[in-house]
Amino acid sequence: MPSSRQSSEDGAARYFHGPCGNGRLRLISRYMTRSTDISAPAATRPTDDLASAAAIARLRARDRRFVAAAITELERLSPKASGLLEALQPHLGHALVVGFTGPPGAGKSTLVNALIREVRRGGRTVGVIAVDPSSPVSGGAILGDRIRMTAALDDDGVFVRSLASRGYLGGLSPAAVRIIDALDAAGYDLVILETVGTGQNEIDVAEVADVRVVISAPGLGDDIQAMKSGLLEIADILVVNKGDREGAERTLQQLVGALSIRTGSAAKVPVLKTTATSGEGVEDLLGAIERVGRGVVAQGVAARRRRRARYLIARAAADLVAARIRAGEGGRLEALSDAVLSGRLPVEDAARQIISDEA
Ligand SMILES: Nc1nc2c(ncn2[C@@H]2O[C@H](COP(=O)(O)OP(=O)(O)OP(=O)(O)O)[C@@H](O)[C@H]2O)c(=O)[nH]1
Ligand SMILES: [Mg+2]
Repeated sequence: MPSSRQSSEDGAARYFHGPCGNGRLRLISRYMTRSTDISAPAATRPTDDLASAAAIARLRARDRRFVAAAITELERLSPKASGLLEALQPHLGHALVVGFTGPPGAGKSTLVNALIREVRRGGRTVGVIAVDPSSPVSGGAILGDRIRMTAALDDDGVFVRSLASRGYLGGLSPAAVRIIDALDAAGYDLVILETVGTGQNEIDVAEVADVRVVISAPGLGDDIQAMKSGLLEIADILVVNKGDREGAERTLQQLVGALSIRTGSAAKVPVLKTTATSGEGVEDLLGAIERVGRGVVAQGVAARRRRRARYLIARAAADLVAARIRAGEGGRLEALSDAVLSGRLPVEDAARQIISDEA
């Protein structure tokens, strides 16, 4: 029998919304136990050896229990994870990884829900990772009457996983990237990664995703001010959601204007209007994602994966160096700080010195 924790993570995923403490919407996904999970013969359950050929075959068949079990191991980086990652390698590179990012409340989750329906209508499969910027919220307290369930419980063509980013400061956690691999190996055609577009998060998503969709909406305060923080720079596709709201057209024109100031490939960045709540414009959005995706796929799987790996190594290395420097605070760092404060040493040189000490 799977443990109770495993069984609660098995089965179908739901995509929920509800208001959270600070007024923003929070996304919760709940993993439901299905009776079929319990009654399934032992031989078909996720076993200890998730990296076995049989288990990988079940994962590749998008058997939810195996997908969920693999994700759990990869998220925790359990002792089984490295064998599993190795076993997944030959099956990677099929999925188009689509990043959905933008200011809080722009309608990212609602739009992802609408996109899931559109993808399924076309007979293709989709995995979603929603990175919750704060802590996971347990139970129904937060789930008021605003709950909307979209991903059909019995639809094996959809898998949604929410991932708390708590505990990993500054950007996308390496766990999120391992989960992308699990969903990719499972054969989902699209893997969507939803993150709030702030600081390091947006830089990470830009590097990890094949197609970057940046979502804005009218009435988010300063309109495109909300988009200023580099989000425009990373967009392959810009979306003005809440097309039913007053000011949507104005926001769209502002974005088009801001893009025209941007140099380089700006002219090629489509700016689309959607109404996630009604589904309007979502078909066009999927079309745009596919068009951009075709260009990315043409670069070849190996190049895409290598680029991602290079970036992740650099990020992990930077985090490691920062942690070591903080841990070793005192002697060396103090001496360098003195030198910087006295004007004898530029910060860049101090950084170089401390890194060469680390090496
Ligand atoms: N009128 C209108 N409301 C929308 C639309 N799309 C989303 N909303 C509403 O906007 C609010 C925020 O939507 P979410 O999908 O949770 O936004 P989000 O960007 O995922 O928010 P965070 O994950 O908290 O950053 C919800 O109340 C939605 O119902 C739309 O097209 N039109
Ligand atoms: Mg959301």
